[in-house]
Amino acid sequence: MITAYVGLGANLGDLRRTLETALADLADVRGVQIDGVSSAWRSAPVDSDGPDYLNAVARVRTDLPPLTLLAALQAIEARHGRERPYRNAPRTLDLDLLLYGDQTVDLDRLVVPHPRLHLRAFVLRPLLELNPALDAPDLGALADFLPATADQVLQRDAQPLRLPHPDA
Ligand code: PH2
Ligand code: MG
Ligand code: MG
Repeated sequence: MITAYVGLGANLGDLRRTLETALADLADVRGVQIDGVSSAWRSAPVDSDGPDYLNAVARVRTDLPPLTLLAALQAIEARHGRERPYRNAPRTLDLDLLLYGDQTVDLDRLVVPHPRLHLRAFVLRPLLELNPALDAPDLGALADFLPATADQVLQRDAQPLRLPHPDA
């Protein structure tokens, strides 16, 4: 079993409901168990426009290979009406494979660790909530990148994301 981290983001529609149903969908994927969910964090779009985002990170345990996990994430995005009119367009749901154990992947379709993971507070803060000592291949201790993102304004939602019921 591999421990992987999945980033969730949405800035169109009912953001909290989307993230919660996406977590339930993720828990339903055969070969994936959710092992932890961060707080929900609100922020302005980075390198993009449109409404504010709600972001979170899920830690999963999985025996799926990275590309199979990616396909499962993309199927969930599609079910939530994700369209890709242009790069970084506002989206109903974005699921990114951030980390896959201590492995690196460098393919056209998938790069792990996610190439911008260490630059974005909306990814770093929830990742470090789940594991303050988290190391990433090629990057090292992720906490070391936080100071450089201090200018990115992030608001933590007091209300936790509702974890999907294990038998639901
Ligand atoms: N995702 C992007 C581009 N910009 N900004 C925020 N705040 N949150 C995101 O999830 C996000 C973004 C591309 O995936
Ligand atoms: Mg993304
Ligand atoms: Mg994406």
